[in-house]
Parts: sequence; C-alpha cells; structure tokens
Amino acid sequence: PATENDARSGNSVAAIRKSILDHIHFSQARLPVMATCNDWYVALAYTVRDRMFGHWMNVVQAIADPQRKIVGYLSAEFLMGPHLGNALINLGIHDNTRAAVAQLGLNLDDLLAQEEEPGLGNGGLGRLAACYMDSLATLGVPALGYGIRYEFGIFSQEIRDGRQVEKTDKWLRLGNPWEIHRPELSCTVNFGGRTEWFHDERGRLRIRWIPNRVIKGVPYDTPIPAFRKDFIGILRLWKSEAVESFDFQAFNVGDYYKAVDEKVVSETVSKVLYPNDEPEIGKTLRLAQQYFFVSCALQDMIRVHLIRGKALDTFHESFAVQLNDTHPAIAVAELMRLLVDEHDMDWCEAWTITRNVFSYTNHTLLSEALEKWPLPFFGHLLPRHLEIIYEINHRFLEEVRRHAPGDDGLASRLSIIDEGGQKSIRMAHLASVAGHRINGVAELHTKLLSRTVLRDFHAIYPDRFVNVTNGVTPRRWMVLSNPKLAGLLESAIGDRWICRFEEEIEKIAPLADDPAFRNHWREVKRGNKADLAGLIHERTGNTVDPDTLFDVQVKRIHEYKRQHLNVLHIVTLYNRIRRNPNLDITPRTFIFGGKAAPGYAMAKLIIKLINDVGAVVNRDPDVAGRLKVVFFPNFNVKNGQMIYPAAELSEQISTAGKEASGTGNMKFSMNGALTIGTLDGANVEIREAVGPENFFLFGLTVDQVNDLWGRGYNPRRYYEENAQLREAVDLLYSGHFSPDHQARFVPLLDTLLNHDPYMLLADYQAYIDCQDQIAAAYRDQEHWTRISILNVARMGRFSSDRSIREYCKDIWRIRQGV
Ligand code: 26Q
Repeated sequence: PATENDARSGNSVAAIRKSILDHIHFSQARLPVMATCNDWYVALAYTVRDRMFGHWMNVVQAIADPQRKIVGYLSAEFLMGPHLGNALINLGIHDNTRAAVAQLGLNLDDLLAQEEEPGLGNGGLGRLAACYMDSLATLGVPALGYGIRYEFGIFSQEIRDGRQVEKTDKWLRLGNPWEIHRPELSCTVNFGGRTEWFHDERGRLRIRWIPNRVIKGVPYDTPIPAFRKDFIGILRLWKSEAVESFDFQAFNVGDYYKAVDEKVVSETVSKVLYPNDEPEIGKTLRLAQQYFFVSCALQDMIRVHLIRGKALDTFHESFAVQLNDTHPAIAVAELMRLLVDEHDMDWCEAWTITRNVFSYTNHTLLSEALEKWPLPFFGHLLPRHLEIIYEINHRFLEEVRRHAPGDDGLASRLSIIDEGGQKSIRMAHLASVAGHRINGVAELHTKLLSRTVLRDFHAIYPDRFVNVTNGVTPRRWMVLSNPKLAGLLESAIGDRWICRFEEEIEKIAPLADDPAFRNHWREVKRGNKADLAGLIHERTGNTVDPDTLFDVQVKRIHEYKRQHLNVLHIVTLYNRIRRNPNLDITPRTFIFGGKAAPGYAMAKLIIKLINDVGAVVNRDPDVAGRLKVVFFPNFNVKNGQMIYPAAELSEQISTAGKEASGTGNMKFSMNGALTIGTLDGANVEIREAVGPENFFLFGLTVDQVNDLWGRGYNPRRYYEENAQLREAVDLLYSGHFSPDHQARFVPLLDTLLNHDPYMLLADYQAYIDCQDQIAAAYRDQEHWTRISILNVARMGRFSSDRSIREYCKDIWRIRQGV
C-alpha cells in the first residue's frame, strides 16, 4: 500500500531506506559518502521519530479531551536508557530497519552503539519512572512525565587501578535527535526575595511574593512509544535559562558582564544531576532544581487544563499527579500558591483540589535518606512557600488535635516541621498530609512504612495507604535486551506475552518438562553468556569462560546492598582452594557492576575491594580458572541490557528491611536467572510467585534483625566463633589482596567487627551454606534449567503494566483505555 512506502511515515524497507537518505540530505546536509557513523545514527533516529508523530497527534487529542484524565508523573529522575532500539521494537520496525540499513551498506548494531544513553537518574527510582512511562503509553493512558533536562546526567565510571574515576556525562555533545524544543511553552520561575501584603483591585487583603531572581524554564519533549499501538507518552524535561526581561535590561543599562553572569547562574539550575547519598553538599542548588521543574510542570498542567475550556475548580478532574518520592513534594505548596495567590482561589477550595490531585510514592525507609530542609535556608529560597507550609501545617495539626485531644506528642511527631534541634521541613510529612494516597513499592515495604516512618500517619489515615509493588517493562528488559529468549518464547507461545505478560507468560510453565525445550533454553543462555564474555574481554581485558556459573550482582554500590558479603563468599571459596588445590568446586564467574556516589568513601572502598580480590584470585595458578572475578565498569541501562540476559544467579542480598523493593531482581528473574536473596523488598513476592523451592533464600528476617539489635548485636562474636569467617576476614586484614597497602581495608573490616550496621557477619554462615547448595544444584543442569524456565513463567506479576493498572485503579482513579 502507498502509506507503507511513504518516505515520511511508511514502514516498508524501501520507505525507511529513503527516509534515512532524505534525512542525511535534508536534515544533516551531508553527502552520503562523507557521512560518519553518527550522521547515519542521527538520520535513522529522525527516521524513527517521524514515525511517532502520527501517534503523537492522537495523544494531543487525548490531552485536549476534557473527558480524559491525564497522569502527570513528577520525578527528579528519568533513567530512560537508549531510545533507538526500544523505539524500533515498540514501533514494530526492527527487522525492516535492519534490512534498510543493510541496503545502505551499514550495520544496525553499529548505529545502535552510537547512541549516548540519557542517564538522567541514579538507579532504581529513575529507572522505575522510565518503565512506567513505557507502560502508561502501552496501556493508552495519556501521560506527561515531568523532570529536568540535566545537561550532565549520572557520571560515567571508569576503573583505574581498581578504583572508580568519575567522568562528566556529556550526553548532549553530539545533539539529541529524540527531543523537540518547545520554547513557546516556556515558563518563568521565581526565587528568593520576600512577601508582602497588598490590597487587590476589589479591596481585599492579599499576599504577593517579590522575588529577587527570575529564571525561565524551557521544555523539551521526547515521545515514548507504546508497544505496537498508535499512542505515545510525552516526557517533558525542563532546561533552565536566563530571562530576557525588559526590567532587567532597564535596571542594568550597560552592565553587560552582569547580564552574562545572570545567564550563567540561571543555566546552572539544570546543569547536573545529583548523585544520591550526598545529603550535605550543594543543597541550595538541589532545592532550586526541585522547585524549578515542579513549578514549570504545574504551570504547564494548569495551561493544559484551561485550554480544555474548564475552570480551575475542576483541575483535579484533568490531572492526577504522582510524586516520585519527596523530590517533587514542594509541588504541594506550589499548587496552593498558584491557586490561591495567582488565581485568587479560596484556601479551602484550593486545598480540596490539591488533596485530590496529588499522591506520593515512598521509596526508602532509611532515615538518612528522608528529605529534610532546614527552615531558614528554605525560607531564604522560597519565602512564600514557607508561609504556605506553615498554614498547611497549622490547619493539619488542628485536625490532629481534634482527632486526639491533648496528645501533644502525636501532634509534634506528625508535624511537617521538625522542631527538634535544627528546625526543618520533613518533606515526607508534607507529601503525606497533602496526598490522597501514599504508596510503598513492595508489600513488605508498605507494611514497614506504615509501622515505622509513617506510623502516626497510618494511625490517623489508614485508608490513604496502599501498596503498589514495582514492576519492569518486558519490552525493554526481555524483547529488546534478550532477542534470543524472546524468539524462543514466541516459537512456543506466540507474542501476546509482550503486552499481556500477566496472563500469557505462565503458558511456558508446562514446557519446563520438555527436554527439547530445555535444550533450546540452555542454548539461549549459553549464547547470551558468550556475548557477555566477549564484552567483558573488550571492557576489562578479562577472559571469562561461558561454561562457568555466571553469578551476578549489579546495582548501585551501598553498604546495605552488601556487595562485600558477596566478596566474603569469594574469599571463603579462595581459602578452600588454597587449603585443597584439587578441590572439586563448581566453577564460577563473579560479575559485579555499579556506581558509588562520589562522596561515599565506604562504597568506593568496596569497589576497590572487589577489584583487588579479583586481581589476586584471577591470577593465582592454584585457582586454575575455577574462580573469576570481574568488575564491569560503568553499569548503566545499555550495559544492563547485555548483563541481565547472561546471568544465571542473581544476587539480591540486602539486609532485611533495607531495600524498599529492588527492580533488578525482577529483570534477572525474567531472563531466567535464579535468585539468591534475603526476605527483603520485592524478593518476598518473587519467592512466593516462583515458588519457595525455586528460590534460594537465606538470612535473617526483618523481625530477627530487630530482635538481634534489641538483644545487643556483637558482630565480633560471629568472627570469633566461626573459623571459616575468621579465616576470610583475617586474609583481608593481612594485606594478601592489597600488598601495596596492607591496611587498605581496615576501615571496612573494623566497621564489620565493631558495628556491622548491616549485619553481614550475622548472615555470613547462612549465605555460605546457601551458596554451597547452589553450587551443588548447578551440577544438575536439567534441574537448574527447569527452575529457570519456571522462574520466567511465574514472573507475570512483575510487569510494570500490572503496576500501572494498579496505580490507575487504586490511586489515580482512571479507567479508560487500561
Ligand atoms: C536526595 C537528596 C539529594 C540528592 C539526591 C537524593 C536522592 C536521589 C536519588 C535520593 C535517593 C535517590 C534514589 C533512590 C532510589 O533509587 N531508591 C530505589 O527505588 C527503587 C524503585 O522504587 C527501589 O526498587 C529500590 O529498592 C530503592 O532503593
């Protein structure tokens, strides 16, 4: 048909080829013979983007339709990963594009490799937002993801001499073909200054904010394609710029350098993504970033609502706004300010709307990670918002006192303002007072949330609490990253599982009993391991054997995630081999990956530990290839797509109660890895789903952890009473792995022996025993493969499509399309 061959939108091989050549000429002004690999990548990206504009118009219509509720997903992070491969899959043009590119004498894989991934997030929270954008689009829910267009995303990691070296992430260096610049939708954002009373034209006393800085937010839109559906989601990211205000020019006549200075300061706001775990540094900029994108987002949503021809009192019928953790929680005060100050609405009416609009997702119970802003500092940057928060708090505490007269303890525990010591604003309280729903990200996490951090809120508002267990998108994490597995699944059960994962994927379960299918399954995994081995060689120089057990821990480096417990297992095996060089053990390749926050010294020392242990173990002739340890540098979405499909054992070994959910655990299982894990986060639900017999469980439960703290935890006792543990710890103390600096790991080891806040020593023996069982189980490949198939078959619940359906039903009150 003619439309198939249209060079702007057709999906035939000829149309795609023509479109690429057209873009080389009309968009890039390049001669094909002179075009670089990047030129071809950009031409292809434009070609693919063209094929989303038709879908985009459908979404614009949905957004303009006053009957349809729109999701505004507010997140300081969106860890999208590369767009090209995902778009080819979702648009259904992967094969034709590969052919078209081949006809031009190019290889699609080279063009895919050319894309710099937008790393606009730290880890789980940012990647969750990206999976949710995919599912929202695929389910046909009109959605705008609002965030910051950081000029520099998460740093890229190099490993030099076994240590992390951070490099700035210049992802925009060669331009970004996926985004549409929308200067006509710019917003202005104010900072600082003071507030004052005034009489409006109707003679009423009102408040206005007289800021001392104004900047401009300019949106850039990126389409997020649905899977095989003419729909997209819009990721709207804001860049900060200087305003070109007349006032400003008038007040600064001739002051050219001051004007340039203003421009630099204004552009700083969206300059760089903050790594987590660095609570103390650069605070002002972090708060300015949060307020900046939140204010732009709300102004934008109000604009959309008014375009629908509706009055502001129905704003909550147009938008459901999700706060991805407390990073955007200032939105509560900003919406109140916009409604009351700017749009002259009555406080109570504005509050009703605000309460109906917002809901809040909590992602952590770690007290050090709960956001708090010191009052004077907050008031200096956002004086009007401080007043509004006081008013919200005043009215809220009155309600609390009515609810529990005389209980001053309760009121002070619930207060948005923390009065103890340095007075500060508890952002989780602000979000909880305003949100009509508060959700945790796994069943266990939601339960602990309502018993610990938000206990008093749960006592007075139990109905606000809901659980929505995280999920991940099978499009990126299976179809795109594991084409071999996707092909095998398709040959067995067709392709409906891709967007009906919950209903369809379990259909492969019976095939676990089919020996021929198990053989195919093993061939797929073997192929993925060989591919990863090649990449490991290229990136690290290490040779790894694809016939060994691939034991993988990839995630941010943090003490609570206990990468060093994994290292204690490696050292234990190493000691066993040294004692008995002929020991018959299951050969393993230990693969680690993950970034440490630049200011987190202990996490950086763990990276050095992994590399130093690896250097000695990998070189020791006694080990004779039975153990290999590699640290895969710069773990990010792109690298993750190569790693998860090759994994056989997934390490999910956080101290019980510390990992809110985890999402890597789901990606591994969906790709046929078995899990060794604690009863933490979503591990609990994964184990229930795949069956306890198909999951390697070890370690203390949350209750046992609390109990042990209560009784008085003495880590040194475990060291003294366990010879195997003592031997491992002593070898690390001895400098065996750090001959150039004997005491290198003393800070880490002393922490373990004296405090051990994450109870590694308490869990050590259970972990080792469990690993020994795994080593034995791996020797029965038929049985292992059976379990692997059953793991995939029973992962239906962990598609982000299921999560988004639950958000729509229990939180956003959206029915259509889903
Ligand atoms: C806060 C203040 C200042 C600077 C940075 C931050 C900051 C930034 C990012 C704090 C935390 C984060 C990220 C948190 C995160 O990724 N949490 C993870 O969220 C996942 C999705 O719900 C869960 O699966 C993980 O368990 C949780 O650790």
